[in-house]
Amino acid sequence: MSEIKKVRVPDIGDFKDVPVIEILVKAGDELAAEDSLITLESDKATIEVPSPYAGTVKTISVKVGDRVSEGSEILSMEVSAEHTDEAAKAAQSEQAEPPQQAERTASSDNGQDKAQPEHEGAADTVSAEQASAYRGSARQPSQMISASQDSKQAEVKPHAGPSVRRFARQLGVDLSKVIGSGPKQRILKEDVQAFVKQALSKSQNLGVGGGGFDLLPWPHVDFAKFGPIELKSLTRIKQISGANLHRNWVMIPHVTQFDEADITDLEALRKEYNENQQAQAGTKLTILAFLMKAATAALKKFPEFNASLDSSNGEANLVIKRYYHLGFAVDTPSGLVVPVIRDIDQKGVMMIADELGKLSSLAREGKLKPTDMQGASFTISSLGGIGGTAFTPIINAPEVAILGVSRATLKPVYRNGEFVPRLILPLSLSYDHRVIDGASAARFTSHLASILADMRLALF
Ligand code: CAO
Repeated sequence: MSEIKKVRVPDIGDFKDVPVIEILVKAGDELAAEDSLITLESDKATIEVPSPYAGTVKTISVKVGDRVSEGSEILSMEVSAEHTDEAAKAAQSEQAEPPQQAERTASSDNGQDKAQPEHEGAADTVSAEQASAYRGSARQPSQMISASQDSKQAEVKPHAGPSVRRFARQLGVDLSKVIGSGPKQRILKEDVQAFVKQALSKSQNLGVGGGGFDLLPWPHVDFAKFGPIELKSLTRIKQISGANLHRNWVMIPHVTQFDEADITDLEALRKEYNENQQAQAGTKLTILAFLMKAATAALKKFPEFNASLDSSNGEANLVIKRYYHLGFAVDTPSGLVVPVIRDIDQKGVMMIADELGKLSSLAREGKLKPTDMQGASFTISSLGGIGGTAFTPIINAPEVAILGVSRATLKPVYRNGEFVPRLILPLSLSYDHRVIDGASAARFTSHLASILADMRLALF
C-alpha cells in the first residue's frame, strides 16, 4: 500500500520568505529518507531541507527563486505505508535525543559521520559563508543553526549535500580539498569525480612528467625569526577568488597575446560626448563601455573565443555561445569581483556605461547578487584607470579567453613620413591554448584593435 504525501518546509527557525536557490530532485526520483530536496538561502544561512520519507517524487511545487516559509509546500511523494511508519518512529526517537547530542551532530566531522551515518547530512549544509545546517523535521533548527555558526570548525566545512558527501566518503575523498563549481562554491558530484580523475593522473605522472622536478611541499618558514610580523586573514572574497584563480592557472594552459589599439579618434568622440551629454544623461561614458561593444563584435567574428570546453560525454567539445554576456573585473576593498553585463550585442554604449556604473557601485558596496556575477561568456579586466603597460590576466573558467586592458598613453606613431602623437591602448589577451591557436589570437587582437580605431567596423 502506498499513499501520496505532501512535503512542506519544516520549522526553519526565524527565517521567513527565504529564496529557493536549488531544487535537488525531480519528478520520478526515488529518494531515501533524509535525501536533500531543496536548498534555501537567507542572508545569514544556507538551509538544506531533507526528505522526511523514502519514496518517489510525484510533483514539485516550487521553483528556483520562489520564496518559502515554514509550511510552504515543496513537493508530493508516493510513500509506502511501511516507510511512513518508519519515518514517524524515527522522528519520535530523534525528538527524544537530548539537545547536546543534536548540537554535537551539527558540527560533527567526517570521522563522526562514519560512526553515525544517519547523521551524515548534519554538516552538509555548512558552507564557508557561515551557512547552517538543518536536518530532520523532528530536530530543533535554531539549536543546529547556532551550533554551526558558533563552531569555528564548522565555518570551514566544505559546502556539499548528503549524497555528495556519501559519494566522497565511498571514494575516500577529503571534501575540504575539492573546489565546488555549484552555486556558492557548492561541491557537486562532478567536482568529486574531477578531483579523483586529477588525483589519478597526478599519481600516474609522478616522477615521469616532471623530468625529475616534481612539485616540492610548500615551504613553512618562521618569519618572526627574521623580524616583526603581523598576521592578517584574507577576506572571504580573496579566499574564494584565490581558489578559483589557482585552479584556472594550474588547469588552463595560458598564453597571452599583446597588442595595441590606436584610440585617438575614439577618445575624442568619448570626450566630446561626455562634455555635451553627461550633464543631461547623468552617465559617464568610459573606454570600457566601448571596449565591451568592440570585443563583442570581435567575438562574433571569432566565435571560439566566446566558448567553453565541455567533456561531459567523455569527448572534448567546444560549446560556442550565441549570447554575449561580458564579465568585467572590479577592484573592491574586499577583493576582486566580476559582475556581468548581459546581451552586450543588443545594447548601446550608453546603456552599457550605465550598467557598468551601477554594477561597479554595487560591487564596491558588497551588494552584488549571485545572479549579477553569473553567465559570462568572456571577461574584460581593465587596469587602465590605474596604470601599467601590460599584464597577463588569468582566464575566468570555464571561459576560454580574457582581455586585459592597460593605460592608454600618447605615443609617437610614424605616419605619412612623420611622427604624430596618437593615443595607444595596450591590450593583453590571455587564451586557453587547448582551444585557441596563437594565429587566431593575433587575428582576434588585430581585429579588435581595428574596431577600436574605427568603431564603425563594429557594425559589420
Ligand atoms: N587608459 C587611460 N585612461 C583610462 C583607461 C585606459 N585604459 N581606462 C580608464 N581610464 C580613465 C577613465 O577615463 C577615468 O578618467 P576620467 O575620470 O578622467 O574620465 C579614470 O581612468 C577612471 O576610470 P574608472 O576606473 O572609473 O572607469 P572604467 O570604466 O575604466 O573602469 C572598473 C571601471 C570597474 C573596471 C574599474 O574601476 C576597476 O575596478 N578596475 C580594476 C579592475 C581590476 O582590478 N582588474 C585586475 C583583475 S586581475 O587582478
